[in-house]
Amino acid sequence: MPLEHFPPGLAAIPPRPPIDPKDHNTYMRLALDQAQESPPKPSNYRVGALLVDANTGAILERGYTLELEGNTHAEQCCLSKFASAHDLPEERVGEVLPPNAVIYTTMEPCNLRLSGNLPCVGRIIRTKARDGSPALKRVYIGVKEPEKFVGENEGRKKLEEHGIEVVHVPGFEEDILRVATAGHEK
Ligand code: HJL
Ligand code: ZN
Repeated sequence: MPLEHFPPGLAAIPPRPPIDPKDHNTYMRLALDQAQESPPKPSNYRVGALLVDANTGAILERGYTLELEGNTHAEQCCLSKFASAHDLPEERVGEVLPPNAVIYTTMEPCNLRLSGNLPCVGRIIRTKARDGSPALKRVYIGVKEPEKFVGENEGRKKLEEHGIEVVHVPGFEEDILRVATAGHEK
């Protein structure tokens, strides 16, 4: 329909341009925007995450540390919110993810949590498609977790052992760590 035929209010809303699924920097930048929404907390990091359909480029869900009630992590919030939107508990989110779902997170997913909660690596690994294969094929990370709370984080290694590819998106390290550690004692 030519633009002039739209009712006045509608024509003013530009269509959101799709993101090229290969444009990893844009997704990482958006994940960092999410991290900035997170309230500073001295005992963890402010992380942001995005769940993306790597076939279409569509952003399926966003999340950040402490977004959902309780002591929640960014990756956990993404999975849990997408599951809730489909009336499912987080552990069944894989049943409703598209075939090529990936996650972008500003920090390597955790493999151990000081609080004892289920680490995000475990949440990602248990996310299975209906045929039992991993529903999340790839995890894009902005930085490795610093060794401040749990020593060396084996998150990347554990994901790879379970057939999930981990890809570092370089160039955001300084900004990611500045945001992640805001509110920490120097
Ligand atoms: C990642 C997050 C987040 C962390 N890592 N990938 N996403 N907060 O949203 C990792 C850090 C843990 C501490 C404290 N942070 O969060 O190691 O209290 O936050 O369970 O081990 O554990 P709790
Ligand atoms: Zn985590």
